[in-house]
Amino acid sequence: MVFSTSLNMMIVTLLILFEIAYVSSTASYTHCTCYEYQAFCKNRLSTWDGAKLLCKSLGGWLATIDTESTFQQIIQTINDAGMNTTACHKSGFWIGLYDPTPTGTGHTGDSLVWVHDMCESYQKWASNQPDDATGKNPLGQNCVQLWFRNNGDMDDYYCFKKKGYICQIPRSCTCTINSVTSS
Ligand SMILES: [Ca+2]
Ligand SMILES: [Ca+2]
Repeated sequence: MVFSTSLNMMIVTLLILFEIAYVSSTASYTHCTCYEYQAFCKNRLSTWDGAKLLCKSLGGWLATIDTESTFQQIIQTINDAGMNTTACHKSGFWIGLYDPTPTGTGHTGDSLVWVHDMCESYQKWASNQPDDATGKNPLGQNCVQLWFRNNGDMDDYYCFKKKGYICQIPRSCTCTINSVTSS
């Protein structure tokens, strides 16, 4: 009998604890940072430095790419903006990846840096790139474009060339962090 009473007490206690946990379990919503991408081409061509300033004037920066998903989101932005065209393919689109120490002695993807800190870095190079070619500049090709002659894959190119560009602009958005449980 004593055992049974103790067992009953234990079950009741567990039920109460469960109910407290259940009742106080809530979905937590917060304002997160989302990103809007804007594509520029045609009459908006710019050098890499110029494009960097133009993105800053919009409250953002030249697009930084952390995952394949982000890469695809940017490609979709270009398509949605009607810039999947021969003219824009020819000019390409600057993004926020560059060589901070241009010397023309060759660089690898690992020695390039993004204009904005990220937890991850995603690079998808066209074949034989980056080559840091020096044909038109002894300091090499120290800025990176999405090269649509190669499906948007990346290519390093001469920073002084005028190209289209992709800006990344932070926006506030409401999102769910997770469901938290506390007693
Ligand atoms: Ca270089
Ligand atoms: Ca190149």
